Amino acid sequence: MNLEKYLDISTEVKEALDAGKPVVALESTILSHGMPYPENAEFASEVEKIIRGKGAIPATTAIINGKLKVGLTPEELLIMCKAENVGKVSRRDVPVYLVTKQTGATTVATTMLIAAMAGIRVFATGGIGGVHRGAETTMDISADLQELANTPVCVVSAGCKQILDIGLTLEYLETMGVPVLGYQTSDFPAFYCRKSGFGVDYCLKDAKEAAEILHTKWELGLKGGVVVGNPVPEEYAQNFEHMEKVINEALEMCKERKIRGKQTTPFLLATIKDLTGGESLATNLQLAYNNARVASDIAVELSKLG
Ligand code: PSU
Ligand code: MN
Repeated sequence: MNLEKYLDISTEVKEALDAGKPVVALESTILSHGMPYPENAEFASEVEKIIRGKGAIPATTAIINGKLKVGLTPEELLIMCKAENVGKVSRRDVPVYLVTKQTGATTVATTMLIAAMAGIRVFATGGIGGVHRGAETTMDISADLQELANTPVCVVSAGCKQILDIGLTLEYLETMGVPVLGYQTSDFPAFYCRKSGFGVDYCLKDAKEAAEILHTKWELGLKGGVVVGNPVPEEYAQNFEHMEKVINEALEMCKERKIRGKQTTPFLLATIKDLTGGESLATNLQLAYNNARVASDIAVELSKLG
C-alpha cells in the first residue's frame, strides 16, 4: 500500500497521533449533506471546540484536490459547509474522486476508512446509516454497516433515524459481529429520540469501560468496528410518535418523487428538517455535540491503554 501518496494529515493531527495523544475523527457528509448552511459552519467550529475542551484533537475528513484529508483548515471546513459541487462519497466512490480531483464529503463508511488509514480509532457522528425500510425489495443497505464489519473504528452516534428499519439494522450488525453498546443506556437510541424500543448488547458504565472493551477487541485481533449509541440529552429529545408521523410523510414524498440510491438519505434529512420547521435541526446539533463529548472521553481513555 502506498498510503502516503493519498493521505494528507494536518500537522496538528499528525503530531497528536505520533505522540499517542487522543484524536477524534469527524465526518463531512453531516456538514455538506446533513445540515443547512450557515448553521453547519457554526456547528463545524463548535464541535471542534468541544473536542479540544476535552483534551482531544479533532480530525474532520474529506476528499479535496486528489487527497484524503485528515484534519481540515477553517477554509476547507467552509468549503464543505457551503457544499457547492461537493459530492457524497462512500467507499465505492473514493478512487474516482481521487483521480478526478472532485471535492467529496465523507460518509460514516468513508470516514471510518480514512480514520483507520491514519491510525484514528474513535469517531463522533450524528447517526449511522443502516438498513432502509423496504430493503427487502430495494436492497438499500448503507455501506456504513459493511464498514463497521471490517474497519477498526469506534463510531459514537445517537443510533440511527427511524427513516431506517432499526430492527433490521441491529440484526445486520449482529450477523457481522459488530458490538452495539449503549452509553449509560440499555436502549438503542433513535437519533431524535432517546429510545428506539430495541435493546443494545451491553450498557456501558463510562468512557473508561468503553475504552477497555475497544482495546480488548482489537488486541484479540477481532476485526471491525464498534457502535456506541449515545442518547440525545433529555431536554432536546423529540417525541417518538411525532417523529414517526413526520418520517412516514417524508418516506411517502420520497416514493412519490422516485428518489433512489445515494440521494435517499440526504432527501429524507432535508425533508424532515422542513416538516419540523427546523426543530429537528436543533436536536441534531445537540446530539452531535453530545457524541463529540463522549467520543473525546473514550479517545482520552483509549490513549491511556497504549
Ligand atoms: N443519517 C443521519 N445523518 C447523516 C447521515 C445519515 O441521521 O448525515 C449521513 C452519514 O454520512 C451516513 C450517510 O454515513 O448519511 C449514509 O448514507 P447512505 O444511507 O446513502 O449510506
Ligand atoms: Mn443507500
